[in-house]
Amino acid sequence: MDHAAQASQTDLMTITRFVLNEQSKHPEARGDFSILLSHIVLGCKFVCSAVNKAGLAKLIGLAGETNIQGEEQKKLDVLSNDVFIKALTSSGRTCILVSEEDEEAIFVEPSLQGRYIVVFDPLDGSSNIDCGVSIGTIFGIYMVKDKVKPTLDDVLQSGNAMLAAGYCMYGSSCMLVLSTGSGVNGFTLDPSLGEFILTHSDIKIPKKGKIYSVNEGNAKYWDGPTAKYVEKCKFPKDGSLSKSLRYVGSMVADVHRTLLYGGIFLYPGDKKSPNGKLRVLYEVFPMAFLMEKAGGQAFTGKQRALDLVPKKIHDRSPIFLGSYDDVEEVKALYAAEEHRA
Ligand code: AHM
Ligand code: MG
Repeated sequence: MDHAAQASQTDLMTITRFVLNEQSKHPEARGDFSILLSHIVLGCKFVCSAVNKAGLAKLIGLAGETNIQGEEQKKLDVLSNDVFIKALTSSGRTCILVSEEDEEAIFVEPSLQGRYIVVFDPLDGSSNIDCGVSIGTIFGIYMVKDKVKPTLDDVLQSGNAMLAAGYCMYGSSCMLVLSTGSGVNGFTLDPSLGEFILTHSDIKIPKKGKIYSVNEGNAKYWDGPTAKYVEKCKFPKDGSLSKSLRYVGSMVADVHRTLLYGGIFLYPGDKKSPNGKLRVLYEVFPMAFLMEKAGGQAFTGKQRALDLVPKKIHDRSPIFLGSYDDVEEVKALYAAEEHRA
């Protein structure tokens, strides 16, 4: 092993060090963001450990079940929500939290209030939780306008107001992918150190990919452009090779693969659910933010995803995201449809 390779093995760039380096580029920064992020990282490590032990600890199962000690078992998604809410409020840096698990936004009590708003899905991919398939946490971070008076309007902003976003995937390894606004970086949890180490620096999504990812079981409800696009993936008319289909059914896993290998992930609107399934604030926006920062695109079928302004905290939107050229094709099909109408 040469000297440089040895040096990179011993000079580990942990996520904490990485964020502090980023912070030092902004002399005005007070360190609040680093503290907030360290609490998010703690939440991810806790959930990762709970997911890994789920089978053993009998955490899997219906919320409300009791174990042999007669204690009530918490389902993993309920547990993950509790973990993140506690980690975020105790950071002293948040004022409003929006979680997929809670109907109402949570306003942090004044003594613990800070300037940040965190929107998150504590454990996404519910249909995969009980069978050990990859699941994940998704989060986005905003800044409140007036720290003294946080209101729901601070949350109902367009995705352009997002300062940072990321996800943590609990899969064959535990990986945290983060963008604080410039570039996207991936950190893998070293379980022996208990630290996330930079393993994927400055991730760029390939300009065009060979994979499409969609729940084809909904095909009979799709609109024209979605149906045409998927048909094109399978039977390209320009002589190019057909694309492969990969669909885990966990957004974090499907988006992660799309980010690293290129291609497109679709959760379109359809006749049954005109706004699709995925939630604007804590599923669509963070993933759209990461895709754009990695050089890809995110489109709703009508507009650039980050230009949406949600009316309610749990609003949904159709989403097409991934490699720049692949999303461009979807946009062209929707533009043609609009032209015909
Ligand atoms: P959830 O928040 O209940 O877990 O639902 C979101 C998940 C995403 O992870 C995934 O992309 C999608 O639902 C899959 O939905 P479907 O099973 O309809 O294909
Ligand atoms: Mg979800």
